Amino acid sequence: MYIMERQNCLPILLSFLLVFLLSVTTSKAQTNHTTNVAVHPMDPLTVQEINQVRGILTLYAANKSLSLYSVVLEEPPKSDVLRWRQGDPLFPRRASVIARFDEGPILILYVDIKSGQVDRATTSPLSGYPFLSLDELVTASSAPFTSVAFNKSITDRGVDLADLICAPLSPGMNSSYNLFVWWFGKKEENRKLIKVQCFITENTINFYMRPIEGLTVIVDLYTSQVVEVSDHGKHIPIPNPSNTDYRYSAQNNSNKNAKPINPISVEQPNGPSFTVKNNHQITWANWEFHLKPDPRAGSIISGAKFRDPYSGEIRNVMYKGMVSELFVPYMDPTESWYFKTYMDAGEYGLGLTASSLEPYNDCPKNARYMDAVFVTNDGKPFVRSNIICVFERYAGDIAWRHTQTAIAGEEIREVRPKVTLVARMVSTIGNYDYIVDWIFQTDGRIRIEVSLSGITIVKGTKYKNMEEVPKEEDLYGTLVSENIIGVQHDHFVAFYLDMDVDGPNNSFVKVDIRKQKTSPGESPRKSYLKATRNVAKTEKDAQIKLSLYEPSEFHVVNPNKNSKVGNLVGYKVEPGANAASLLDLDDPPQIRGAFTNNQIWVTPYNESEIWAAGTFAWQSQGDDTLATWSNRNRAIENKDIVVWYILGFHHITCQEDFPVMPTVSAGFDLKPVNFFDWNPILGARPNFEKDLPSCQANGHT
Ligand SMILES: *[C@@H]1O[C@H](CO)[C@@H](O)[C@H](O)[C@H]1NC(C)=O
Ligand SMILES: *[C@@H]1O[C@H](CO)[C@@H](O)[C@H](O)[C@H]1NC(C)=O
Ligand SMILES: *[C@@H]1O[C@H](CO)[C@@H](O)[C@H](O)[C@H]1NC(C)=O
Ligand SMILES: *[C@@H]1O[C@H](CO)[C@@H](O)[C@H](O)[C@H]1NC(C)=O
Ligand SMILES: *[C@@H]1O[C@H](CO)[C@@H](O)[C@H](O)[C@H]1NC(C)=O
Ligand SMILES: *[C@@H]1O[C@H](CO)[C@@H](O)[C@H](O)[C@H]1NC(C)=O
Ligand SMILES: *[C@@H]1O[C@H](CO)[C@@H](O)[C@H](O)[C@H]1NC(C)=O
Ligand SMILES: [Cu+2]
Repeated sequence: MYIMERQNCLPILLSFLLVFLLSVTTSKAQTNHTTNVAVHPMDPLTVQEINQVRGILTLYAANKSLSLYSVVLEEPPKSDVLRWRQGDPLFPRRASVIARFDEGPILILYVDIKSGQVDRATTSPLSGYPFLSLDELVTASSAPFTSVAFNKSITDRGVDLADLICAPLSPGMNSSYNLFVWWFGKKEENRKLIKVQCFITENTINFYMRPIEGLTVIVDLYTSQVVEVSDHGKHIPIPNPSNTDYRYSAQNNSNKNAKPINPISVEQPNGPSFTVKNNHQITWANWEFHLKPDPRAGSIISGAKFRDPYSGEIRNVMYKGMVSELFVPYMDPTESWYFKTYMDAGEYGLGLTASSLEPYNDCPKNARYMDAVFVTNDGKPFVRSNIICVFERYAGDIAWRHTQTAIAGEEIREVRPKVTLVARMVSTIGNYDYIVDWIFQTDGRIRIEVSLSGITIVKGTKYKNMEEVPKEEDLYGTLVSENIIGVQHDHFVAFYLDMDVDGPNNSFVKVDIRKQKTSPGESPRKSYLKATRNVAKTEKDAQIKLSLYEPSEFHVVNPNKNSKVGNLVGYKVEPGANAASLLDLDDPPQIRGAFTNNQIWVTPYNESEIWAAGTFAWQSQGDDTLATWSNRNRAIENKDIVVWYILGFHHITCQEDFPVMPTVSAGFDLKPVNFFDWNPILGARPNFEKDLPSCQANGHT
């Protein structure tokens, strides 16, 4: 894409979204999208439906110019979807649209595709704007160059304007809250703004490592005007490009001591054991669920059900699971950095920024792929192919085992291999790559894993070595190479988990694990652990901060259903490694990202409460977050409830993150607790050598 732009001799704005246009033409789609029709209530809008919506809205707009930020399926009411059975006719298909006509306000519209009726939702009380559109990106790309001051700042540094590549940065916090920031307050009112910062591409493809430090342009996206140019980095050198290239082709000498591993692959002689029906309905082992891409959330799992291996009954587990928001506050409070507090789902879109996956490397050889149909600003559908992959994973792990040697002469050794089903999407939001995996296990567990990779965003500095840095100076990061600081930051991924354990009415139970002291003389032991079940009555009872010394388990149970021996059937949310936000509660980024005030929340199901940072995250003020909803303290016992899990990472950068970082992963699990009457994979089959392909070296099989 860069080459294309260079031919016009135009300076370039790094595009998070331009990748759209490319992939429309370059990759092979999995489905014939011209003819594809929806058959399931959760199926995303098809090419035909999007074209119909565009037709309807063009009429509705009555000669006004149409700018569409989002066109997605308006899912039918949950009660309808739950009633629906395979083969039933579809409910009327409706599109939910975020649009702007001419210079008007942002509107939320609902379009009935068959009847052509358009309904309008009231949006007035909400702060913020929808995510960046491609048109706005183009505006942001050209606007800085209308500024004499901007051009001068670049040329003063000895940089050729043609070597520039600029990043469209959401303005983040509304800093009129913050007295420290004196220059950005009144100016942001009633206008959608963007901040633009630039890098140079000279002698590297990894331009992120060559920042033009301290130069920020604020652009009004509606009027295309430059609001302000500020330059606080005139004396900061631009880092040199050596060793910044991460391409395989560029690694000729530097890796000469590395011992390569031989090629490796998992073979499935009888093909995969999962099926994909009608593009989106997946069945595998005892699982069935619907999987689809979404421009904002990335991928959406819905209707996840498990066939009980003993009763044969199809049992509901989760109505819907997805990433709701991804918040990345940087930890440098200085002028050119303080505002970097991105909401990657609400400001850029995890699906919109997801790329076509790279076979054999993003996903293994035995993967199947799924496409997305998204929409351009003028309402035209386009296909992003291979945006999700689904594959069975055998990583040599053990599902369960036991060795029994107590009986003389009779050793029993029973082992079952662990095979899982992975649904993966990879979003690249500018510099960073996020791999989100939904991993289904045969034992009923769903593991959700997020891996971070890509380029750590860096800050230019005059320092080349730590020896030069005065002791008292805070770098807000680590010197990762000469003149480059990897700035500290957090990543918080908010998961929306509409659990329906054997039906929609569930309760959230905190199983508190505490030290219990024995009474004097009761036992030789002084203490033991006691687990006490506390049912959360209202939302505030379920605002959870994780703690090692006052631990709890977090169960979602069906209070109306007992197991064989009388326990409530349930699933638990099992945290893994996690990180909490350490910012002040009244710090503007924390107000906007208030869903990170706790690690677990539970809200009553409400079809309007989906996006943890609010419907509109761009320049949001924190008036429509999970925290504001939850503080209403509504009843949640024996109700249809939604569990929110906030997965956090502190990222203290290190040299190994340069020039591209090895993946870092963390996740959590949804694990059955008393859901099955006994081990659900007792009947699983072991591996036998005769069933496995025998491939030999040198191509002989
Ligand atoms: C999709 O189907 C239409 C109508 O049957 C056909 O004309 C077109 O060639 C098909 N496209 C592809 C890529 O197979
Ligand atoms: C739209 O523009 C056309 C051509 O200029 C005009 O004939 C028509 O009346 C306009 N429609 C509306 C609803 O303004
Ligand atoms: C800034 O530089 C660009 C690229 O050379 C040029 O097209 C533009 O006209 C310049 N802007 C101003 C205000 O001089
Ligand atoms: C910024 O915050 C102030 C104070 O809450 C508010 O009055 C103003 O409208 C906000 N501006 C924007 C653009 O959200
Ligand atoms: C790789 O080889 C090319 C050409 O020989 C050379 O210009 C380049 O510096 C080398 N790169 C590294 C990383 O050694
Ligand atoms: C769930 O509980 C509500 C009352 O809170 C009741 O009206 C409804 O019928 C229950 N739904 C199911 C599926 O049991
Ligand atoms: C559903 O959510 C919306 C948005 O937060 C809120 O205005 C409404 O009061 C909620 N409804 C209930 C019943 O809580
Ligand atoms: Cu990071």
